[in-house]
Amino acid sequence: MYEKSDALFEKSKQYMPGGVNSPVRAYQAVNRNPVFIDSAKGSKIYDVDGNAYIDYVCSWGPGILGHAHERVVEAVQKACEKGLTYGAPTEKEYLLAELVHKLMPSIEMLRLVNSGTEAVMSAIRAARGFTGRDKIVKFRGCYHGHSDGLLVKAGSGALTCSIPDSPGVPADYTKNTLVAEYNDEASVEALFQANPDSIAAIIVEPVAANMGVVLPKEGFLNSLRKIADKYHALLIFDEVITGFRLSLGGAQEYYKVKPDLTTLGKIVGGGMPLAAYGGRREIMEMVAPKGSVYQAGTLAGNPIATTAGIETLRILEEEKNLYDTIAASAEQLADVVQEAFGSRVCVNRIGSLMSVFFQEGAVTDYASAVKSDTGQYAAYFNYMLNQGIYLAPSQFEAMFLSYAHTKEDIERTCDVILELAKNNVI
Ligand code: KE4
Repeated sequence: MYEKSDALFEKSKQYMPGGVNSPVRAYQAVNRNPVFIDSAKGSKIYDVDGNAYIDYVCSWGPGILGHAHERVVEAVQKACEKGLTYGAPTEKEYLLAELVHKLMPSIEMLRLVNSGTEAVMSAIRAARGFTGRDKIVKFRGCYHGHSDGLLVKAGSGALTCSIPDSPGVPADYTKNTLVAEYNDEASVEALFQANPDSIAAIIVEPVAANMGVVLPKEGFLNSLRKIADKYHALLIFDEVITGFRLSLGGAQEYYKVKPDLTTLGKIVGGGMPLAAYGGRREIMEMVAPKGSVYQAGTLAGNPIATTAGIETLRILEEEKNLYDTIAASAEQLADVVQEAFGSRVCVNRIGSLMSVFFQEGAVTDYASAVKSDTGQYAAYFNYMLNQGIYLAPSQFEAMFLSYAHTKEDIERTCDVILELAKNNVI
């Protein structure tokens, strides 16, 4: 069943830490070896042993159209024939920047980079350069990539591996990172009171998705906007997950709260290594070479990655029913999970983004999220994987739906969930 994956995992561990290139992929939290993927198409992924899975990870979000979308693949193949990278400006960078601005008008100017980590690191540097202040407010359990200053009470793999404060990060690098509680605006206000005139920005996942999915309570995002304005700090929306996921205009359109800066990743690159940060023109004009806040990148705005991003966003724009369709699929799944497990689980969902927390209470912040029974989640994950349903190998990640998930996929998944609960497997 998994012989080839197991063999590859053993060999990979010789040359890569934990045998993987990103910690959460090692399946440590679900107590088994990871499956190695050979290919993917539409809603399915196929491992090296020939097992097929309905994929609800979607590469942690980029796969909103499903895997290997014909139009995206064809555009990328054609682009490759013209060379992979030039290290020089191209029209495609302009076209992608123009399209992002059209879909997210708060992004008056942007810079393309290669990963969400790089986007967030650079946005924070721009915020500090613009305000002349050093401190940043983040939220416990939110994850903004692995740059030193943000590996403080971080979520995602850092939480999964129980290393939210990583060794190797000098205290000097994190002394300017202040930590508030998600959905607790008073904790943010208190930090500003205690650190007058020294906080450059608040950075927030407008919908937290790295402690599992935790929704902003009514008015929370608005309160952050007001606090930032009151203390002349900037508001940064980390929309690496929510951008083009919650709606074509992301969380800022969905919740009608306008950030000063936004970071994007995942979907904006259509599955290729491409991310972006951008926002108010006067802030972004601080960035070199226009301004003096330095940031650079050999492959930034790469012609292949921009091709994938442009094609993906164009399809998202054209498919008028896409967001309603993937939200309906997620709603059907969420309803069946709730029906199957009853009060044993808390299901948080917004649009096509959801999480199943194995605990009785509501999950509204970090403290409630970490009360979840990760052993139960591991049992759930393993049962589902063995039945050909591929979920995130961590209680503190999200489940993603794509436009490629069919009615049959959803019904099959629902059947497996109902069977799991009926047979009291976990
Ligand atoms: P990357 O550097 O991994 O491209 O993006 C970092 C990042 C920034 N901001 C948010 C809100 C994010 O969710 C991420 C990365 N997300 C995780 C999954 N929760 C990536 C998966 C992984 O680390 O392997």
